[in-house]
Amino acid sequence: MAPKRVTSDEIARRVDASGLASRGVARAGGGADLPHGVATLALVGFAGARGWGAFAASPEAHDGAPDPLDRWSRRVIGALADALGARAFFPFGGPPHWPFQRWALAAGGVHPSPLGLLIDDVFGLWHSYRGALGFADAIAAPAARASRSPCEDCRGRPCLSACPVGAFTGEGFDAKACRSWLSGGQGGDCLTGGCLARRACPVGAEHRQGAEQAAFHLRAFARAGRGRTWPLASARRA
Ligand code: B12
Ligand code: SF4
Ligand code: SF4
Repeated sequence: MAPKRVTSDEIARRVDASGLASRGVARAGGGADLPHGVATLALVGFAGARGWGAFAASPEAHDGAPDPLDRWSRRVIGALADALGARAFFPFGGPPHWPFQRWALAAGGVHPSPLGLLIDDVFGLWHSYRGALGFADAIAAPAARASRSPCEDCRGRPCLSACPVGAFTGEGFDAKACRSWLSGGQGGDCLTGGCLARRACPVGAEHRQGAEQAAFHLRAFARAGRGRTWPLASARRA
């Protein structure tokens, strides 16, 4: 007997039950450079408060071992992939990195912002990706809701002037300046409430991270990396 074909409803139902958020579907031929053999790619992540609670209640969040969020993502999204007959892909673990932001742009519903993060007209800058489920079959799914970039009509672009060390230069993100501030004893506001540049954005303000989540991400960011300046995609292409 032929294996049962998975439907987009079943994918959404299982993702929902895992505590994560469905973050759109990219298709081969739809402008996304999908991995070889993948015809449909369902993105999975955090959106507003959704996702963080499931992680915070997990054993990984409390076991004291390194990289708890990445280990949790591998376990939960790996199990989803097994149950649905998909391959799991993750945004971490590189380089090389899977191009999650390009996949997300191809899936639709999000737009580039001057900070380098993608913006969602509902969740603003408060969403991210924890993994993706790759299917060999073309699976029918509703198209992403059409939306316009909130940045197009944004007066004054407050996100670009809110960082105390000017880490967002318009041409790139100065990760070294940000990390020095966070680890130098002065970055308290960012470490306890989250990145001031992200918080300056008025879109989706009600979906901002809580103190625990903001502190987790920024402490992880301050600890990791080599402190280089990363070019924006637009600068990289120029
Ligand atoms: C390397 C990396 C970084 C580097 C450099 C970013 C860069 N310029 O490329 C550093 C360490 C600086 C960084 C920082 C952050 N990052 Co980062 N990062 C990545 C990672 C792992 C790879 C990016 C990449 O090279 N991809 C490969 C290319 C081929 O893929 P791409 O889709 O075409 O690449 C896009 C990005 O490079 C992007 N880009 C360009 N300039 C910038 C600048 C910034 C600050 C960001 C975030 C993205 C970005 O534009 C490209 C085209 O769309 C991605 C995950 C992933 N696998 O994509 C996360 C990712 C881009 N980061 C993300 C986030 C949230 C952050 C942070 C806000 C930290 C955090 N965890 O909360 C910070 C910013 C620090 C702060 N003060 O808040 C999210 C963005 C979600 C979104 N809404 O768009 C991603 C997708 C991870 C995720 N799990 O969701 N990041
Ligand atoms: S503050 Fe304005 S320009 Fe900056 S990310 Fe938000 S909507 Fe876009
Ligand atoms: S965390 Fe603070 S220092 Fe780093 S980019 Fe955001 S506002 Fe700037």
